Amino acid sequence: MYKEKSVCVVVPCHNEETQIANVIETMPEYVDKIVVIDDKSSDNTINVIRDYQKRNQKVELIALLINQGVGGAIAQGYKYARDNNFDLAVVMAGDGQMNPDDLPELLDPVAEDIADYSKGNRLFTGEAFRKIPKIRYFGNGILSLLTKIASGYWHIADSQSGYTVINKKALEAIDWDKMYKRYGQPNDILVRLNVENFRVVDVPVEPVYNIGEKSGIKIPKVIFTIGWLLIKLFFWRMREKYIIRDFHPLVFFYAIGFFFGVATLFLFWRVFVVWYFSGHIPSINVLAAMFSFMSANQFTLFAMWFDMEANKHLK
Ligand SMILES: Nc1nc2c(ncn2[C@@H]2O[C@H](COP(=O)(O)OP(=O)(O)OP(=O)(O)O)[C@@H](O)[C@H]2O)c(=O)[nH]1
Ligand SMILES: [Mg+2]
Repeated sequence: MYKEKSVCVVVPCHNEETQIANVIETMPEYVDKIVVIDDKSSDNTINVIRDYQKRNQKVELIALLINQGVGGAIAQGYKYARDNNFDLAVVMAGDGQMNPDDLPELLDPVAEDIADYSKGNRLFTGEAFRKIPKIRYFGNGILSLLTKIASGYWHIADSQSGYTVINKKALEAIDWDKMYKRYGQPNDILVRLNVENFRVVDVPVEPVYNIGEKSGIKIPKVIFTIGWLLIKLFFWRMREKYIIRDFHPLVFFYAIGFFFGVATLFLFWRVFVVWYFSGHIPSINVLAAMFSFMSANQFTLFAMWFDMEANKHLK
């Protein structure tokens, strides 16, 4: 129990035979349940977990028969926490990259009902740039910006951090079978929380690297898959939040901004084609292109501003 709330820690695991022992051993005393989800590991992970299960009453094993990906494993853990009536569910990866000393700060805002969901932010510390491998740092920056636009949580950064706490209300509100099953899960959950109007906060945590973990992430590939996922999630959120469940004219601003954005590309292309074939640039064509460019910016930036205002209370 932490501040009179029961705590279930969800640990997604795939081939972590060297790492998982440390995660279980260093689990703080106040944690009531440790649900380890073995995502069809091909190494000895499952036996290591079974061994702990015999000695530690708190350890529970969910052995998946088909590999689902980190998001799919977390969804199974969340369903366990929800069905067993836990007040708070934490996610800590099985590779040991989450420092248990940071957990009280992550739990506080949710336990005290200041937020419904808290997540670690590894970028606050001055050491982030030094500790996080460079390509991950920049990839994370791009995805964090896209996630702000897609999720409506403009105050949240380090979108790829998986160190999180969620409360019972949110556990019950979200359909976990629909959550994205692979590395886009932290992004997907933010969009779902926003549609349900849950409060989300960032908490500074320590970035942990080089402790023997093996990452399964291939950055260039992941940027494109998560980028595409975020585009789809953005349109889904606009429809759910501002058209179906409620209404806000910002959808028109985004739509007009998008229209002018496409028109700008076409108009500038036309200017270059005319210039190339006739050797001169008709000023009316340039004027049209510039007008379109400015309109695209104005409408898009206003739409973002309205979205920011509409979500201001969710922190
Ligand atoms: N690679 C991989 N990991 C999985 C899978 N299912 C669950 N996991 C677990 O998900 C967690 C995160 O996986 P990592 O590949 O280390 O990714 P990460 O820690 O978010 O990112 P890095 O900063 O690259 O380490 C680990 O605890 C894995 O054991 C899966 O199908 N593949
Ligand atoms: Mg890792």
